[in-house]
Amino acid sequence: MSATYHILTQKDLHPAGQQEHDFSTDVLIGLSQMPKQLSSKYFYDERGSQLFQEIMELPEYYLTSCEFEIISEQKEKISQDMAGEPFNLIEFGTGDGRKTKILLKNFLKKGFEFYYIPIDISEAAMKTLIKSMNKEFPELKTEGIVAEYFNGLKWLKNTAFRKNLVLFLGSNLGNFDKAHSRAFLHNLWNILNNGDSVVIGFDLKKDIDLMLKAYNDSQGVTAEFNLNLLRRINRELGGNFDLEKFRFYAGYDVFTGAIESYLVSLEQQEVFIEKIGQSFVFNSWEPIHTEYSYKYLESDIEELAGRTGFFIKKQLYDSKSYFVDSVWIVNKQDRHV
Ligand code: AVI
Repeated sequence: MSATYHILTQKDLHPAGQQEHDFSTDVLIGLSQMPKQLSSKYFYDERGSQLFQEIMELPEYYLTSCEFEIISEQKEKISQDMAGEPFNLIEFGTGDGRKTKILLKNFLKKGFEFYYIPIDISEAAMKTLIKSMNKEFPELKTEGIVAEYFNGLKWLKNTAFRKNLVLFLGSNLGNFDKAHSRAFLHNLWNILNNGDSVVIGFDLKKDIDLMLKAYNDSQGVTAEFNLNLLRRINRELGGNFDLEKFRFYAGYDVFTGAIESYLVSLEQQEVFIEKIGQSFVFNSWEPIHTEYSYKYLESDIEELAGRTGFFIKKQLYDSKSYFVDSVWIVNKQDRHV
């Protein structure tokens, strides 16, 4: 059995005792703001990770099937450049790893020597992944990290002495706003070596109704996925949110190019959160912003790569051109960003 994982703690990242925000601090800050907000990074407790699995199976959520098609049919285009020296296969936001397993199988078949380093915020998802890796690929050297993406990056600084292939699939980058996606990619560029590759999944801008349907699914799984965040606050922070008094709403902002998700208070109400020791007042129809899911044009992708020190090597599309896995190369020779 060669797959293991470890949970990144504050001590791993801040030995000097400098602390980052935890769940209760983020909830306090988010619910004290106008407009109120909660970060989608907290969606992924055990139930949230399960619900996300269900979302990926929904007929309306085209993102997963499109990317699955890309990886299945164009895996050679990703494998091509990895022959030769040993490398790290680093993956941000692995989930159940269904798409990654196609690549892993192909790499192993080709006899590549590599270490697989999945990084995921959900311990539940990581546990399941490690178990299935041990079962399906017992020969694979896997070291999972349970961490938020930015913290995962800090930790990766120690491993960048090898050649690296970084996967950021599933439109995960789309959950960052513009400033955070640039900062993340720039930090990634900083720790990688010249010539390393990154594969990023982007959901392309398309018919607005089609994009909206992927989030307003007919079975209400996405609504449940968002409401589960209130349930998590109730359980972990001693909140008394009544889930019946909130509804999910997702709309597309044509200016920013993002599906924006909200939980809207259906009446004037006060919610007490024990661990924070404070009540929060909600007006009727007051929204809590929960998630950005950015959609991209080709030109947005080109601009993002250029600004963060990468050049685009290949664009791998599905047959409907709804989604693209964009293969980027770290360019440190003639760029100073
Ligand atoms: C993980 N992420 C890319 C998903 C998305 O599409 O933004 C999360 C999600 N939210 C609602 N449905 C799926």
